[in-house]
Amino acid sequence: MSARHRIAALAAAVGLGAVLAIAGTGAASAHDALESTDPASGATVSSLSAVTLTFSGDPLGADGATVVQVIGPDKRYYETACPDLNGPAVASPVALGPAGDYEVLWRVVSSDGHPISGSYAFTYAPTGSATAAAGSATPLCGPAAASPPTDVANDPNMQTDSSTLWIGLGIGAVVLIGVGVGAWALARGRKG
Ligand SMILES: [Cu+2]
Repeated sequence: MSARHRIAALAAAVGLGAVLAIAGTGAASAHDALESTDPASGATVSSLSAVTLTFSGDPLGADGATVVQVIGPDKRYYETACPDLNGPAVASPVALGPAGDYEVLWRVVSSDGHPISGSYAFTYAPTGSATAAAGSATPLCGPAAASPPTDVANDPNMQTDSSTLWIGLGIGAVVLIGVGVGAWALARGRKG
């Protein structure tokens, strides 16, 4: 087998690996994506009665699957009821407390059945004599253990779990190496 054949075999292996990697990426992107939030990420509001998240698909409304937690600068929880799922929109009523930065932690079950979650922050700057709500030491809905995923905080575009992508890329890489080594061994064997 000539060097040219060996290069061709290697090119085929690279192509196959790329196809598998892209297939993995495709599976990950089948999740619903968070399209918009109200208030928007990084926005400053002077009053707020609800946090609304709108997704690219309709999340599944299984029991306890939908969680929205609104955490104040004092680390207390300011959602006042469990979130309401209405088509692609998930809304949670809130009564905000002290002025400052609030973090919204959310989790829904994507329409493809996979749980997705994320967080983002907004700022509360009440005007006049707004009454600060007392909030709650524990979330009204969902697990108290839900801790902020700090690496994706403040970025609504980073809400999908990337494990499927990495698994796809990993499989692609392993197959690529395997096929490459096989092609090389075959080429060597034929030569000998
Ligand atoms: Cu999915």
